[in-house]
Amino acid sequence: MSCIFCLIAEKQIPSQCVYESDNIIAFRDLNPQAPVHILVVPKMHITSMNDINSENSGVVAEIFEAINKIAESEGIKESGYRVISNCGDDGCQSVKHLHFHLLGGRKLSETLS
Ligand code: DGP
Repeated sequence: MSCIFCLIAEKQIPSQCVYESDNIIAFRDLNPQAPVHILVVPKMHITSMNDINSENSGVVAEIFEAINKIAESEGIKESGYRVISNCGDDGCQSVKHLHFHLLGGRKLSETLS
């Protein structure tokens, strides 16, 4: 069975999409932790940061270019924001499809733990 973010990328599950390209989709998190909380996701299934390699790292570069554009369109580029990717059990990764949380729209906590 496909993973939930593969199903969102395939439009089999609806999402509040804020950006899309051939290789990437970005949509609002179901359980937002900040006024702006967007998940930026490769359409291809990559399980986690542990699975980034020379064959698929191009999409990661595209993701960071997209984050730059989304931060601008969400109005948080100048005020600042945070990008997080949880990896594995200790990193509390609940969805096993690589994704980057883009958080902003308020002063974020100084602690990262
Ligand atoms: P993580 O813990 O880093 O694996 O974060 C997974 C995030 O995915 C979590 O903040 C909630 C979000 N999420 C899970 N399922 C869905 C969904 O079906 N739709 C949307 N928009 N977000 C989801």
